[in-house]
Amino acid sequence: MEMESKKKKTIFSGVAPSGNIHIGNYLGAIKQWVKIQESGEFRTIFCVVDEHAITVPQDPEKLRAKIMEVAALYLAVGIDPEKSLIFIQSHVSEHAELGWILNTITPLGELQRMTQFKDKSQKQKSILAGLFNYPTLMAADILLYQTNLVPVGEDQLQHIELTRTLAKKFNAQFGETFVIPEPMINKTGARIMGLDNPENKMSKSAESPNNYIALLDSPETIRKKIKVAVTDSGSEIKYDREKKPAVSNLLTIYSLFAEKPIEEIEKEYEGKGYAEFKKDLAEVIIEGLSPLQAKYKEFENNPDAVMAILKKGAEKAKETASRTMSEVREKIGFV
Ligand code: ATP
Ligand code: LTN
Repeated sequence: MEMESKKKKTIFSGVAPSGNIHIGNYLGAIKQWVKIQESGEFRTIFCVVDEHAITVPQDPEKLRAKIMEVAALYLAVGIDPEKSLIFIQSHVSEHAELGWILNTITPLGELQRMTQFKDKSQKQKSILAGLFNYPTLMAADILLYQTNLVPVGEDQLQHIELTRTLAKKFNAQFGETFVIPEPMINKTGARIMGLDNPENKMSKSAESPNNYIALLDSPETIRKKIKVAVTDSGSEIKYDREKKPAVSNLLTIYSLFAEKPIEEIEKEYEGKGYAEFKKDLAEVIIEGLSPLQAKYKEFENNPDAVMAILKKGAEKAKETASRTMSEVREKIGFV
């Protein structure tokens, strides 16, 4: 058993407890995590990255609630503490520690190139150093656990590329220490676009809640948001990213929730209009989210049980994290 688990590749991923977790996060990342866990082929680690959330200002009370909400959502979608490690980033201090050390080998220019930083800093009145250094902390998250694969949405590719660069640089400078991780991206759903603007990705920090469907949105809210979702000119339900970006996005969402190929859905709606398609799409999403919403309620009503799982997870995570850190400290010459 021990031999077997040693051979398993490690998967690590996380979501920041900020804003409302939406179907983009779900279809692009979290839904995959459950599949990977269930395959039994990997050592799976899923983290609530609260230290990343505070790279933009957060209200402490709201942050506390969000951390528990995201943890409960992980459990509700099917992350099973018997099969995966689930924990809160700030409970394992090695993340911040390695993040600092990686900062000392990160060229400023690399961080300045990051598109997420450019996008997010535009929305801030005052740009904080933590937002700039966000990718080095993410690299630390990944490298601490000698991660092989990182299942994320497309927008995180650049951060994983930087993680690889830093791991290689550290290894070259101080000797083999880190596994070089690779991204794991879904073929469809890796970039769900905003419902109010199909030019930009669906985002937790979007100004309008009509941009996204949150995993915890009520059926009425989902119906309303789909009803007002932007569509394209013409009336055909046809997948064409160039000419029909909005409808293509809705078709992608439909296809992933209904687990039906897009061509089949196009056929079903031949000769039918947007209104009918949208009405059905809302029901498909409601149905797709209803089991996890029901499970979420159970965990929401039992925060002590959730916290117990998270504490146990952090203890186990610390075993690996502290091993990596001892090696790192030794390699860089700390005494
Ligand atoms: P923000 O816009 O505030 O940065 P976000 O909506 O991008 O938030 P994150 O916490 O950054 O959410 O992302 C969590 C996970 O969800 C990551 O793996 C990310 O790649 C994925 N993800 C985020 N948005 C989308 C999207 N629109 N489509 C597919 N995957 C997404
Ligand atoms: N930056 C990621 C969240 C994140 C993450 C990670 C994802 C922080 N650390 C490590 C994968 C692995 C985001 O989705 N915005």
